[in-house]
Amino acid sequence: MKLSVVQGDITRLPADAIVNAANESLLGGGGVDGAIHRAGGPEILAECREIRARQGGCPTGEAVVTTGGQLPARHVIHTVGPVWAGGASGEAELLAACYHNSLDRAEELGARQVAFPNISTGVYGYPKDRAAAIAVSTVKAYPARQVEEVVFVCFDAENFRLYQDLLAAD
Ligand code: AR6
Repeated sequence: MKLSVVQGDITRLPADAIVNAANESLLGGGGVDGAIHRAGGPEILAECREIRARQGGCPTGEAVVTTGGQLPARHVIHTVGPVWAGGASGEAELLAACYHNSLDRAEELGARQVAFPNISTGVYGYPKDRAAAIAVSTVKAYPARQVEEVVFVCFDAENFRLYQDLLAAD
């Protein structure tokens, strides 16, 4: 699997699947979630509502799939990162589960390229350096069959630098 990092807006990326940092309600919010729903149009929210009606939202650490609506990406994998509460509440395991379960969904979709935002490092307050280390190690350890390329899309300069350093340390 090829791992890379770019700085920019994940809603602009033409990938087989982009990942959304959603919340358990799946009804949208701010940050990258807001940007994805704005750029992708109402189809994505309609599909999220159907998933919610079926299974009552998405628990933290899990991941569910919708189409990409009007986005250049074909699918959106919505995952729910943990809220940082000091690190002793299973945050690391839950964040790793987000990356692992999102890649499981990508494999089920037959996606070859997957783009991740820096899950939990915005409103949810996860320390960026710890989150980046978990993201990179979880993706590297993933036994991919069809996924060939993972792109970490960093919005802010601090995350971009952290991922560049981690990926350069190979
Ligand atoms: N493209 C890529 N990354 C982005 C974009 C974008 N367009 N916009 C923001 N980011 P956050 P969380 C980065 O807060 O911490 C929402 O309200 C941002 O700089 O979006 O997991 C949800 O509904 C940060 O590094 O997600 C939830 O309620 C990263 O995306 C809650 O926020 C994640 O920041 C989830 O919080």
